[in-house]
Amino acid sequence: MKKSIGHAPNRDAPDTAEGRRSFLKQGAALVTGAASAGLAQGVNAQALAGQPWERVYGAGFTGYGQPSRFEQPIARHVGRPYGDLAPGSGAALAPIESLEGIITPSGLHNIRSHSGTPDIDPTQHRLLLHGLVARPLVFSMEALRRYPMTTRTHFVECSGNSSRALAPQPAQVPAGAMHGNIACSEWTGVPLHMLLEEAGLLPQAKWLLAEGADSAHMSRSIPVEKVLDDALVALYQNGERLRPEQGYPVRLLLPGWEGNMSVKWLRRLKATEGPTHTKDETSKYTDPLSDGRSLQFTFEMGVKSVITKPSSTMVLPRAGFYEISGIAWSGAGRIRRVEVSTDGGASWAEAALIGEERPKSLVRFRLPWEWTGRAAVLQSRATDEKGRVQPARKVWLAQFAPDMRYHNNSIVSWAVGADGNVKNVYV
Ligand SMILES: Nc1nc2c(c(=O)[nH]1)N[C@H]1C(S)=C(S)[C@@H](COP(=O)(O)O)O[C@H]1N2
Ligand SMILES: [Mo]
Repeated sequence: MKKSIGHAPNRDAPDTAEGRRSFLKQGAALVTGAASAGLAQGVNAQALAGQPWERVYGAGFTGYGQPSRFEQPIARHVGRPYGDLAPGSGAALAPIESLEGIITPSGLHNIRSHSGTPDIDPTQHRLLLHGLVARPLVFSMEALRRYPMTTRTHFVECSGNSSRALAPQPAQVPAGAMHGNIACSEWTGVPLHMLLEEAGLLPQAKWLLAEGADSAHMSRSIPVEKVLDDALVALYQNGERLRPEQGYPVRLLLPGWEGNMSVKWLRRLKATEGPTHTKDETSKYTDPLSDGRSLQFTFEMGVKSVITKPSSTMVLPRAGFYEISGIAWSGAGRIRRVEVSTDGGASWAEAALIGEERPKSLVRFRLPWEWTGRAAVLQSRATDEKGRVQPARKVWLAQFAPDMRYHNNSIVSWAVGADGNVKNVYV
């Protein structure tokens, strides 16, 4: 018989607020009451005694705040494949296992850079718009900041995210060290179509070349339809100016598309008839298939999810109540459903979603879970509004050549041992 956590997947319940409430009640009922879960302690005299910091005057104000010193070990997982030769080439992954909600704090946003973070003086930096336009234009940063802006929440995911989960043996590292080449911010900037209208895009212009001002001169070709749809010239991230690592003073943001195309430190946009076939879209960012052919221009990121709590390298101290929590996203639009399994995919239950109204954004999913103390395999499976379902690992692997390193959106499995140790496993 199939073991079910909670109830059978109920596809109708979460579609209305009322349905969602009763659904959550069903979920909470699983937990046999918070008291019996034993998470809080009974009150005794010691609890009322007070702590030393209650009796001394607190610290003074600071100009720019930092996390509590007790939280400072939480940091990006820095990967430097070339060591000291090129300390800014590679990636620093977001510690998704330590984060909650939807927004990645700017200081923990993943960084993927090919030749370090340039030290750009915004008064000297310019954005050039030329090629197949009626009026070539140059924008100073001051001018750009005076255009009408828009604000949207979107993820940026490197297409190489989760490539470490393609290693022959499952790595026993925190979730973020494998799946943290993603972050989600509130971005504010100028819709790119507005700048193109001012320059007067010519009818024969079908692509835009975007080029960065770093020494790698990251260059990608972008179809004009995407530019007219939702491309943003981003100036602000989570309320403040972009961080240098994220492309200060200006980056391109192509919501839902592979992170590589969101060119940071944007210096040039050139309208062209066809794709430019730059080094970054020929030698890299093409996808080798199992039949020997390759896919080029696989822009959209797939539907995907990862359980962040509990996850690889964590330890569950004792049997009892745990909330399974994680992130889900899709480059195609909104997340419609996330299902969670605790028995390696034999049965699934639908998780509650937070933020599912936002397209191309991280969504938080949560499901209450009573761990009996027996071995369990935790998985999550996301479905987006286009009906695309996150594939099983074996199904994903079968499509591609062994050296494929991009767009791994397959289901992630965490095994909980009877001793409470959580391990990365391939199922
Ligand atoms: N100019 C420039 N833009 C760039 C890159 C770069 O190295 N140089 N890296 C790209 C890659 S591969 C990714 S995944 C995203 C990462 O954006 P982030 O560092 O803000 O997460 O930026 C893209 N834009
Ligand atoms: Mo990337």
